[in-house]
Amino acid sequence: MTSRHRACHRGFTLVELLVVIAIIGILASLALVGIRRAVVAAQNGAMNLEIKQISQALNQYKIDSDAYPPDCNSVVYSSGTLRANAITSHLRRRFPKRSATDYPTANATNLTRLINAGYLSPNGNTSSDYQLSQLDPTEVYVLFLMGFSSDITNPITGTGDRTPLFKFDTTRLVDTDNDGWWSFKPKYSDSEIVYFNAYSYDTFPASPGSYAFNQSASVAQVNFDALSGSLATGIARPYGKVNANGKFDWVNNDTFQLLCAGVDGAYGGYYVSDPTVAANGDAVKIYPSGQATGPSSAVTYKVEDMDNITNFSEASTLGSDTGLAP
Ligand SMILES: [Ca+2]
Ligand SMILES: [Ca+2]
Ligand SMILES: [Ca+2]
Repeated sequence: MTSRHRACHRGFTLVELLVVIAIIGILASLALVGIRRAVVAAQNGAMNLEIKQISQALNQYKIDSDAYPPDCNSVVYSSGTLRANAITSHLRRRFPKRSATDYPTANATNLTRLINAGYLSPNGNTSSDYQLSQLDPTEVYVLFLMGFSSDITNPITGTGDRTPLFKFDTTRLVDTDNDGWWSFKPKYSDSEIVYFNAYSYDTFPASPGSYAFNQSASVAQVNFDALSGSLATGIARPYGKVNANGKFDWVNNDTFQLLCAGVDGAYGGYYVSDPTVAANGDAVKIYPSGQATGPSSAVTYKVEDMDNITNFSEASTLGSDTGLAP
């Protein structure tokens, strides 16, 4: 055998092998990053589509009932009585023949039937559960879109055919506050979708058309950090925009906002770089600038806002919509 022939068959040295392994490792990690990005993009797309479908269902509800459901947020509807009244007056308009005594808490037999049918959660176990006053912005739209009984005197607890306006995947219905009312998780997020009826802010805050956000309790919110049982974190609040006159409007100010926290399951909140500025209740997130306004211009979107998905964002996430995505 000639020496040249031997060289052709000498194989790899240890160093060469290590170099090859390192290159393969780098290529594999690059591929994994690309695959991960593609997976997240597909997940965002699926959640965005579902938000759009729920929006369409709410618009259909408006066509049928002449109004969007109230959101029962704790600012505009500051007491349980106001929340219950908002629901009953809405239903009374739609179902004028309903019996006032036949709503949940008044009819245990029908309630049991509904639990079995999946219309209400079996979790409720205290005297205040299954009451309309317990409905909040994560639950109201689910109740309204699940459809009502053909028993028009008793639309919530009655039996008979229901025609849901949106067919909720029952494996994603959750009752994290154990009050008997379902809320709904997006497909790839642990955080419940939040519904804000922006119309209810037409008379709120007290000085409409101005930047009146220095009232600590004037912005509706769902504080997931304080909601036991929910895997979501952060505070969901309606987003706003500055109109052509330089005044403030809620985004979709005559319709509604649906908010999904995205794959990170976090709604964000208020990032305040100036620690002397109170973070809570004094700022509003401005769409699509990515900024917030209030007493301090130091307040901006948090990174958790970036993958949030809404019914008004044009791109798949708020971050990509605003060009702020990292
Ligand atoms: Ca509730
Ligand atoms: Ca609930
Ligand atoms: Ca998020």
